[in-house]
Amino acid sequence: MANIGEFTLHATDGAARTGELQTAHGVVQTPIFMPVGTVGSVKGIAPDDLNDIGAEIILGNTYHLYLRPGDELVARRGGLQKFNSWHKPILTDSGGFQVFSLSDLRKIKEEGVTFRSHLDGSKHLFTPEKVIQIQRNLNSDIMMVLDECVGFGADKEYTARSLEMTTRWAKRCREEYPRGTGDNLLFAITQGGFHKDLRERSIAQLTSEDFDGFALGGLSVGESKEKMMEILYHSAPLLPKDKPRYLMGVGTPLDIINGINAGIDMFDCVLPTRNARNGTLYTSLGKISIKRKEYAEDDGPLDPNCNCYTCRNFSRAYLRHLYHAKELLSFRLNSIHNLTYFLDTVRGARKAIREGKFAEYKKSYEAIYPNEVV
Ligand code: PRF
Ligand code: ZN
Repeated sequence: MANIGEFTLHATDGAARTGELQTAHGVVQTPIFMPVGTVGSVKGIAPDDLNDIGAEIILGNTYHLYLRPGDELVARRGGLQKFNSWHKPILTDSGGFQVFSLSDLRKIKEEGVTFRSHLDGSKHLFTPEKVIQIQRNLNSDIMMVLDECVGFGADKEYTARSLEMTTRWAKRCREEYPRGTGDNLLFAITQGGFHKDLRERSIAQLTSEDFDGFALGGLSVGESKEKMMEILYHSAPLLPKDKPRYLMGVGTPLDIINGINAGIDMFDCVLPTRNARNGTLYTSLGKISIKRKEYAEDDGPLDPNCNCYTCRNFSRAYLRHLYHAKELLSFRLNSIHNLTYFLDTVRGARKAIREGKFAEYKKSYEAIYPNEVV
């Protein structure tokens, strides 16, 4: 078995790569999509379903689990995997992003960020050290450093000052958890907004430190696709080749294909599960809204090219009925399908990279989502 943290590349095709990352709870094949399990559960489905669809790693949120049920309670249960019975790897986001998007009255200082809970208004302080302690209590396989994700509107001067602080915070996270302390990996998060020179500065600062992987943060925060692609394609090649690269909170199937094309290895997004719950389903023929009348008596499978439990067993007519009847099974069946679609997308990418056919594979996705091509 490889050492924990070892990242091995198996094949490349242009900038696209396929490989594997060893964690304390097993190996993750890359490129990978990570279903989001904010509070320790991927909404609507059980670990059995995740295993059936071939999920290899899920994401949890430090912010949510710290507030409820509390990271110390989870630690007393033996960590998140013992608590939620998902026995494969878990990556936890640091709370940086969630504090900025969910909580009230947040104040950012050098020390850390103070905020009020979105649950009960109670006041809290996240420091770089604190978010490491929380993620250690959760026994996360891949911990993320505390960062500030600057919004799309931030000016250059603010973004520059912020990225310097994010670098200092990352170093404090590393000092709180020196290499060799335990089996938890630690990834840094690069920022820099929509300025190429600031992106370069952030990447240079963070990649000179000793982290197990590097993320691109601060993208998909309200900017145009063109802007996102410009920064993605500029930044991804600047990240070390021999470490996993993670594009945080991205994205649509075509965004993921572009990410892989730029050399990214890991992705997470709420899109497949959130859209499943509002009836928007991804298929090999494009995105459909299962609530529409045209599916009322459609006896065909949701996606004729999908082999998931939902597509093997249920008709579009039945899925439409479940949606309109507000049946809980609708959430489960739709989530199983959408997550299978996202996982099939990355599995297909790995195969295409191994065969040297990634450019063709990318074209096939551009044909499915012509309106998203930039
Ligand atoms: N930072 C962190 N988590 C994130 C982001 C970020 O910039 C994003 C941006 N798309 C999603 N999740 N810590
Ligand atoms: Zn399916």
